[in-house]
Amino acid sequence: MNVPINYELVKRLSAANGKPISGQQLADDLNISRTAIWKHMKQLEDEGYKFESIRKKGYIMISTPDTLDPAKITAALETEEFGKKIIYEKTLTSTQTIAHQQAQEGAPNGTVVICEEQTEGRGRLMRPWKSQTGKGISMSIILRPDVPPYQAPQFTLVGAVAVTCAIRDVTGVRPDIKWPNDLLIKGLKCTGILTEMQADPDRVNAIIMGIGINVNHEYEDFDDEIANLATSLKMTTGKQIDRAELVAKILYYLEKLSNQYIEEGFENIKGLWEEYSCTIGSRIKATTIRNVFVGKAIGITNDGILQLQLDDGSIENIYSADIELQK
Ligand code: BT5
Repeated sequence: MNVPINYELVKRLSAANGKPISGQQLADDLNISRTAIWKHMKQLEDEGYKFESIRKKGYIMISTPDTLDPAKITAALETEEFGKKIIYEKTLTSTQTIAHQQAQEGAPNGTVVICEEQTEGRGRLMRPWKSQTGKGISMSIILRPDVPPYQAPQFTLVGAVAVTCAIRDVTGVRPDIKWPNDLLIKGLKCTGILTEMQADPDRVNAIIMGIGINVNHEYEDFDDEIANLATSLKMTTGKQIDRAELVAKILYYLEKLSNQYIEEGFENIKGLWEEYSCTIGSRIKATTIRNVFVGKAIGITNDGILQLQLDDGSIENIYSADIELQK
């Protein structure tokens, strides 16, 4: 895959860490003319990048825009495959919908669909996922593991562990995982993950993993419906977070952990999931489509199913439910 010149420029200038790189050097490295370099730099400036040009020395990158520009994500990427194709738009209906289309058209493993604003973001059971333009992360990743469909739900857990590790590395705060797909900080939701799939009866064609994160939201950015159950990374740390850096870190862990899962099996992922979970060991109320169960969450099975010990001592397997932690 040919990497666009703009991506290469951003990558080289960020890696230079404040040291100037001459136009001639960039032109030689990228095998284009100095005039072409200058034109690309102008384009990047229009997108919000700021450069200082020092006579006889070259360009220094002073700052990058607060966007999810693929050039910025690519500059921070440490992956083999994930994020090598990024589809980025300012506004999309839902990154899930577009990723489903892309998967059907043959998009490769690790393709990312990402935007600044979703107009029809969704959670499970078609519930709405709300986002604020330019403040959060709304992205879907296409995974193409060679596994049978019954293993697909385990990827929700792989996703939850990957995003937890990435948030911990970038912010220093480690969220708790609430089964099956929420990440909470101090009991408030900062991330939702939605895993869907395209499959034949015996093979998964694609897993579409949708990740929504509240990153730089302030309290006022949440509407009344979710204001008391949501939080953001900025509200927790008091710091503005570089969203592109966080995306790159998520892709790093997602690639690493899904490869590990495919090569070594579920055991290690299950262990990490249980370590980070606030569900296991707690008394919970699980509302399924048909019933409400109350009991102690005692673990997850190798298929990612939650096991609940009811008050009469019997064990109930929970395949899909909304969970409330009980006091
Ligand atoms: C989820 O569903 O939490 C999965 C959300 C996945 C969103 C991503 S964004 C990128 C990709 N494209 C999409 O269209 N979707 C995915 P669920 O467990 O069903 O939770 C939905 C519930 O979370 C809603 O009913 C609200 O109560 C709550 N909620 C909605 N927006 C929220 C937000 N920004 N922060 C915290 N909670 C929210």
